[in-house]
Amino acid sequence: MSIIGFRTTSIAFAAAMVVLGWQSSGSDWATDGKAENRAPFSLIDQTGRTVTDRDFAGRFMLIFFGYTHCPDICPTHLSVMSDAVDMLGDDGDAVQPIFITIDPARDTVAVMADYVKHFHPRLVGLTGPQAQINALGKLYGVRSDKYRVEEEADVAPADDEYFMDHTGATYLVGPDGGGLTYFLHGVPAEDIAATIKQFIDRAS
Ligand SMILES: [Cu+2]
Repeated sequence: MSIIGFRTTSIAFAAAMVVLGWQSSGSDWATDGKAENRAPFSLIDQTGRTVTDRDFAGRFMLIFFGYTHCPDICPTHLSVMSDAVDMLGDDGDAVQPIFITIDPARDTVAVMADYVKHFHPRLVGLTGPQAQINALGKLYGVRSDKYRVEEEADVAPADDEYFMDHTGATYLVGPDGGGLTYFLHGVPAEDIAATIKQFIDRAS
């Protein structure tokens, strides 16, 4: 399957966006919904609790990988996925929106707690050891790459000033833990909600 990636470049406070195509993720993330193809995880939520994929068994997970310092793409994705959950009305209760940081060095539990509340009251923000997140991202075909922008030619950016190039897809995981489908950047909330509704109707 092919997942399109993107790069955001921030120049001072004006963000300019360049869209690149990351040809193929090389991932064989399965979309057959089967439990044996699930991508297990054990991470820390924004309240400091350990959370595993099994905690959401029997429900749908809508997962987005990103980072809180993202100038544009991540906030947009998280808003769209939150809108989609709301558009589902009561059916939305069957869907758990999840944001997994690819930048745990900066996205601590406290940072995640402060961030997720801006999007959806039920949005779970997960962080954890970088190696574990990388391994999970790999199962999903998520690619990420750190880069820096020198805002002034003679001033080098500080160590914690960087951006992340990353795959921009929102993944829908079924009640058995298997992948169902994914939504690329730009898919409207209405379409995401309609697709999820079809899966919910099929599952019930
Ligand atoms: Cu982002």
